[in-house]
Formats: sequence, structure tokens, C-alpha cells
Amino acid sequence: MSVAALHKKEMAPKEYKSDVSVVWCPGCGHHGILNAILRAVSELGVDPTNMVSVSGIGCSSRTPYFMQSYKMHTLHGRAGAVASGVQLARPDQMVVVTGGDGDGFAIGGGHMPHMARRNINMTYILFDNGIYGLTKGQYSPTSRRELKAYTTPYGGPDDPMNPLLYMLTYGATYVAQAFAGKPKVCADLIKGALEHKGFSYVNIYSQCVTYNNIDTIQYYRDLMREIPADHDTTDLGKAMDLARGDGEGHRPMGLLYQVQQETMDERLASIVKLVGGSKDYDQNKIINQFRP
Ligand SMILES: Cc1ncc(C[n+]2csc(CCOP(=O)(O)OP(=O)(O)O)c2C)c(N)n1
Ligand SMILES: [Mg+2]
Repeated sequence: MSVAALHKKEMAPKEYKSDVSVVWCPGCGHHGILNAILRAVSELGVDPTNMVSVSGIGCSSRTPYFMQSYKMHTLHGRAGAVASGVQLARPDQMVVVTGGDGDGFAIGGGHMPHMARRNINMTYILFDNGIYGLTKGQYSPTSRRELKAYTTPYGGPDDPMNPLLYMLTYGATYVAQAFAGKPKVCADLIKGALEHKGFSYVNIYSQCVTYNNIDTIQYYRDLMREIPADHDTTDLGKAMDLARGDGEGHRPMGLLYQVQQETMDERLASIVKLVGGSKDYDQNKIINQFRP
């Protein structure tokens, strides 16, 4: 949502950090993503009392604890569903989900298409470390086959999913990607996502230094290619081409896609208006209209 509609604050990034100490392993990419979020909200001047951060369960899902904002630490895989409810009940708040690849695409995978197709006016930041970090290293929907994880000691039997292609397919109106080793790029993309009206999805690769020994920071440096400056971000077909990769195994970094479309809270507000406004809300009257 646009920060222009919110009360503005002048706070340094570190003032957005809560008193709770960060418990992630030294060298974990999640530190870089947290710092990028703090920088983004500081640069936008978000008042912490105008923001709700929601998460599920996982190392990455601890992020709300470390930030100054209203927060909900919910159930594994259910952050998106809870956040959708928060956003629809309080469209005046900036709603941000932070969570992992397991949380978002394994147990929570069923919620992803619906947040996107409904264009819920909120931001989803996915910390993609290709592993279940919190539970000590099981392979996830974004793990590469080469990864020998706790549950796949001989490597994985299936190919990883493509989160960008998935979110574009289901209608996300802002789709971007970066990796934790580029905090400035991450902060700029998160800023754009927070400012975007509609469902914004930011996929950020994050090295897990404890349980994923192949997706290292160097691996991500070699993997990522900046999206060319002349890329038309309103062209869905071109965004999908980028999301598929360049055929040489590289992945795009930057903003793939952004369009403006009516959001779910706007659509619901129109329906409420259609039935006479919430003041005269009479459920029986509405239901009777549709009775034969
Ligand atoms: C219903 C339920 N099933 C399983 C778990 C165990 N569990 C906790 S976190 C997690 C996966 C975390 O991985 P991810 O979301 O990728 O976050 P990361 O720790 O890698 O940041 C699992 C399986 C749980 N807490 N609740
Ligand atoms: Mg993970």
C-alpha cells in the first residue's frame, strides 16, 4: 500500500529493530534480509503502529519478533491466510508476511495462489534457503536435486519448483527477486513491494550455512543476473520468460513484473456499497434478494 496514506515517521533502520536478540546462525542470509526490511521501512518512513508483520513457523518466520510493528506469529504454513484476514479487516494497515520456502510452498502452498489471484493488498517476502532450517535440514520444494539433506542423503528425487513462475501464473501484481548478499537491491525491491497497491511477492535467496552446503553465497553470486534496464515490467509474457531463466542456469535479479489492478479490499468495498453500505447492513435482506 502507498505509504503516502499512512502517518509518516522519521526513524533510522536500527530504531525499527526490536529489543529481541536475533537468534539466527552467524552467516545466515536471513540477517541480510532483515536488515534490508529495516532499511526499506526506514527509507519509506513507515510508522510501526501502521504496520502488521505476520509469519508462520521457521527460522525466517521469527522475523516479526525482531521488528518494531504489530505482529502475529501464527501456524506453520498459515501466515498468508491469517495476513489476508488482517488486511481485509484493517485495510488501513501495511501488512507484511515473512517466511520460508517450506512455510510458503510446502505446507502453506495451498494459500499462495489465492493471495495472488485475489490481489490482496499486502507484501509477501519469502526467504528462500532451499531447506527447512528450523527443523534441522529436510529438503524443501525449492531444494535442488543435488542437495544431500537430512531426508535425502542421496540427493533429491524431484526438481525444484519455480516460485516466480508460480506467482506470475496466479496473478501476483508485483514480482521481484534478489539474494541476501545484495542488501541494497533487496531493500529497494522491498520498498517497491511495500509501496505497491496489490499483492507483491519478493523472492529472496538466502544462504543456510548450517544445513544447505551447496546453495552458498558464492553460488548465488554466480547464479544471479541483473534484469536488463530496458525490460518492460508490465509485460507478463516477458516476465515469465525471465522467470524461466536464461537457459544457462542463471536466475533473474530485480523487478520482473508490476501492474495496477483492483485489490480485494476495493472489490469488497464495492460490494458493500452495492448492498447499501455497512450502516444498513442486513444479512437477511441480502440473502432474500437471491432467493428464487
Ligand atoms: C503443522 C506443522 N508441521 C510441521 C512443523 C515443523 N516445522 C517447523 S518449521 C518447518 C519448516 C521450516 O522451513 P522454512 O519454512 O523453509 O523456514 P526456514 O527455517 O528455512 O527459514 C517445519 C517442517 C510445524 N511446526 N507445524
Ligand atoms: Mg527454508
